[in-house]
Amino acid sequence: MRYLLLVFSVLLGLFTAASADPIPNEMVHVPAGVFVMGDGVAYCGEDEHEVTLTRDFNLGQHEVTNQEYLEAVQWAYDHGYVSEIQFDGAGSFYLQESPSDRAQNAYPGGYDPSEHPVKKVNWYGSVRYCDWLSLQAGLPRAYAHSGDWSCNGGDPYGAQGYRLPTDAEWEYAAQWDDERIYPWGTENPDCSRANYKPSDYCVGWTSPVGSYPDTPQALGLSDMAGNMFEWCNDWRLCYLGTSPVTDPTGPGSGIHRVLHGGSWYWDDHFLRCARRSYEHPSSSATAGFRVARTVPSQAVEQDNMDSAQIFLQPNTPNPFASQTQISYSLPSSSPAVVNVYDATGRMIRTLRNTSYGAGEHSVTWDGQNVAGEAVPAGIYLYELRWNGQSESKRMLLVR
Ligand SMILES: [Ca+2]
Ligand SMILES: [Ca+2]
Repeated sequence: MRYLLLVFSVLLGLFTAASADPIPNEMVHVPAGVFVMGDGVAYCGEDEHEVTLTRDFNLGQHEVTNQEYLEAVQWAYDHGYVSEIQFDGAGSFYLQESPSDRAQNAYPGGYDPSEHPVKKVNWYGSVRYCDWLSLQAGLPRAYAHSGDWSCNGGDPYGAQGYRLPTDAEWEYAAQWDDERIYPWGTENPDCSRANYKPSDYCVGWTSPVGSYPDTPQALGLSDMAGNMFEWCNDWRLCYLGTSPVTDPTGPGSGIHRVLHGGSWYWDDHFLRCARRSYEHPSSSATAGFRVARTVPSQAVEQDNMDSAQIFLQPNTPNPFASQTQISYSLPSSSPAVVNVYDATGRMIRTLRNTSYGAGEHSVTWDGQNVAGEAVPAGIYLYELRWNGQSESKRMLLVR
């Protein structure tokens, strides 16, 4: 574990310094729209009412992982936003993760928490993470760190930085375009669709994020049902009424914050898109989270940065055994470089170093180094460089 921390300190030094607009979390674009919140059945989700969301937003493709949280808290410590990091157990850098008999029983072949969702993080820890992402990206942090920690003065949709999704945004993204009961549709839950607890556990612990993609005809999110409960921005109110609302923010104050999506530890009722649960914001009993961010308006985008941005897509498939495809887009025909690095930061292969023009491109990596030798299983990084900008992502090679 100590080794991992050192490795990622090195990598952060290598990659974030040159990055134009780092987005540490893979995110999915969710277009603005109108939907029926509530499904007439779900506890605290009975009240069906029309909700209009007027702004596009990006939503984390997956729940925030232990590794992502670890990297963020390390960054916050290195930059003076956190003065002390206390870890639970000598030598462990994962947040209340190890050792756990339950985890070891669920993964007898060995349990690696890095790709599992962060858990037992309270609401304040979740919004701090959002603020660290904002600060890394040079954006104003969304949350007030006093009082009730309001998001952008009570207007979360207007926040420039990263934040938790609102109650309405979360449900909208989960049920997407057809008022479906579950993120995958109307079929009853089973252990192939979500990690939850029927009569007995499906897994008995969390799964690596992305193990349960919300398919078919969904937005490309994963684990919206099950794995970990997810904090939302809103104070919780059980009965939301039946009147149409636009960009709802929930009550102005309260005792509990909204949770959505069920978990590996709870039964199928919690998997409904409209099911709304709750917890005290200081409680770290049950929840993880994913991040959201309102898509900046064109005007704000141009104010903030040169609009000529590169974009690096998550590689597919990931994890991969034989080969994986890396896609990216370029604003102009200036030459671009795509490099692959191993976990120590050593460059092992240049996949592309040429001009292919503006627009979408892709390149395949066959898991071989520059000498044509198959490299060992593990985490690798791929980096796109173009005109002084760079962007990098991780990929997992399995053999
Ligand atoms: Ca609905
Ligand atoms: Ca979840």
